[in-house]
Amino acid sequence: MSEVKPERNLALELVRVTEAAALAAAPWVGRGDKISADNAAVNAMRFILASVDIDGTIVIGEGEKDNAPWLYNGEKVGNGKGPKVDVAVDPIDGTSLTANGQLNALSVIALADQGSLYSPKSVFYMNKICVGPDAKDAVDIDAPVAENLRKVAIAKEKRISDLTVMLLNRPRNDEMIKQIRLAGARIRLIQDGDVAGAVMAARPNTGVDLMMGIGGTPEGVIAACAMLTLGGTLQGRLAPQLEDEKRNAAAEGLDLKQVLHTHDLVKSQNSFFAATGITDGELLMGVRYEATGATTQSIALRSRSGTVRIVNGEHRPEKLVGLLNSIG
Ligand code: VTB
Repeated sequence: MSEVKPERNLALELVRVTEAAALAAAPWVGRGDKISADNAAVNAMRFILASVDIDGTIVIGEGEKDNAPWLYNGEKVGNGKGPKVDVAVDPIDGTSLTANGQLNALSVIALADQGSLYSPKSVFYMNKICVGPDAKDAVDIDAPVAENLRKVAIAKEKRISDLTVMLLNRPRNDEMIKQIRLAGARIRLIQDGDVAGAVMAARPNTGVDLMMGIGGTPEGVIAACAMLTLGGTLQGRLAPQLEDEKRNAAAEGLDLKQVLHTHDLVKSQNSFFAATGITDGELLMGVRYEATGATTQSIALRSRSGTVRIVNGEHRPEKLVGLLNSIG
């Protein structure tokens, strides 16, 4: 009998990484200082990531855009002992949500085999459409909004008027918002955080049927990693909004017409994804403090097995102090 060796589930180790980032960011919730919140999350993420058994390279990081000192694109992460992987991080998806104490800020990380994650280069914005497994064959980013909604409604055995579409509340999405309203579907506008939005669209019982509109390209790649496990789909197309983005896209030879399917954003069957709530949200509870310490809630996804785990953590006060001291 041939022996099938169980493979490691790196997502469970990644939960420790996003938990640490969320715990470090949590003291900044509502304090109006998104830079300090982000710095704390970045430092904590980097600190714990150093102990994970991977030979990782950040391909989606804090980016040149923010002039980030750590977790920048190209940085080597992990202890170098495990598999070679591409790493995508967003220590806080929703820094403004965190600073304002609003719903759905989370810390997130995704891994996939080396060379498999799409590099958005300098194009920061992407048009996206994302749905769960029940409607994955119903969407086409090239189709008119009304047609996508009609097909998703059929796939989900609902009326169009029963659908809720989540979008970032930005002027760049106004035309799409108009089209969705004309088609008769309901809308949930979010201020930030479309990784959480995409995962909600692909998870059952969240009240969100689709996520659409123009958001960040890095967030699109990270969400695509989650889709591999959740069985949903995310289609995207680069949508540069800024003049220098448009110039750079041309200089970098990026194809702005190409439809990027989930398998173009993650060219691998092997991805891991973990996220921890910073503020409360529909997807995950945020960091809460009790006399006995802090609690966290995380989601861990592994594509090979399709396993979705919700992980509740209880963290003792002295451990918390230790973490916060270690990251300075
Ligand atoms: C997008 C979205 C993110 O920031 O990147 C957005 O994908 C930035 O859009 O989830 P603006 O430049 O219009 O603010 C988030 O909402 C949060 O990082």
